[in-house]
Amino acid sequence: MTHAMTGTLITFEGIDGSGKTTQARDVLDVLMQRGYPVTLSREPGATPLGGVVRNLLLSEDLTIGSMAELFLFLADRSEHVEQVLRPRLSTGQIVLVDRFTDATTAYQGYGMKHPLETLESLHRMILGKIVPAKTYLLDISPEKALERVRSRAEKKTRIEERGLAFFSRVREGYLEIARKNPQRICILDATLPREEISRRILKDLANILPHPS
Ligand code: Z5A
Repeated sequence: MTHAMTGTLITFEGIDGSGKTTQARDVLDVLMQRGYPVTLSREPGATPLGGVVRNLLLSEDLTIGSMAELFLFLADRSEHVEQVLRPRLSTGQIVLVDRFTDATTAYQGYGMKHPLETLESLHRMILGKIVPAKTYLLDISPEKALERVRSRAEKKTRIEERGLAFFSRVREGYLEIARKNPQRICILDATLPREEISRRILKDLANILPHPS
């Protein structure tokens, strides 16, 4: 069944350590204070199945082939779209999402070299009419991002173990996706101070969000 989508989907993208989660949370806080009907979600891991899939995907004790990895991310996305995004968007909410389809194109497409056309058709099957109204791409060099991630106490995940060459392909992939989608994707310098990045995102969002009722 299809529903008219009256809500607004906003996504946050970037390599690990780019600060996208920080920005998604900061923007959520400001929009909530301003009275918008807004929620934050993320991929992978926003549904019960997604939680299990996330643990599998990030476990550094497990060997997962690149095809299986791709389909695990897509299984997570399919559940997320049906259980979280479609219901929230059909009731007019603004939904901020920490990673979405561009992450698969950048990591599994440009990074792991799965054909981009195949990823596009799989995404068409999963998404139907759901498309982000705006995407904020936090751009940073893999070297600087790694410095930030290293300062975290947590153990490295399976994907974080991939080297700088992989993260350089992912970064270039993201920039290429942005060049192909200039209306939707706004590239931000992720090395700017946190408050300045949020200010730029909120200024840009003012162009597309209606005033809260
Ligand atoms: N993945 C995939 O391969 N394919 C897919 O389709 C999807 C995901 C959906 C899990 O993602 C992994 O899944 C990820 C991509 C892959 N693997 N990698 N690598 P995740 O989003 O759950 O986890 P993450 O990428 O590791 O994100 P994160 O931990 O949430 O990090 P972040 O969002 O990039 O950054 P942050 O946590 O907001 O900030 C990092 C640090 O920098 C932190 O200490 C902040 O305080 C600091 N920070 C933040 N902003 C600034 C500024 N402006 N200046 C200085 N320092 C800052």
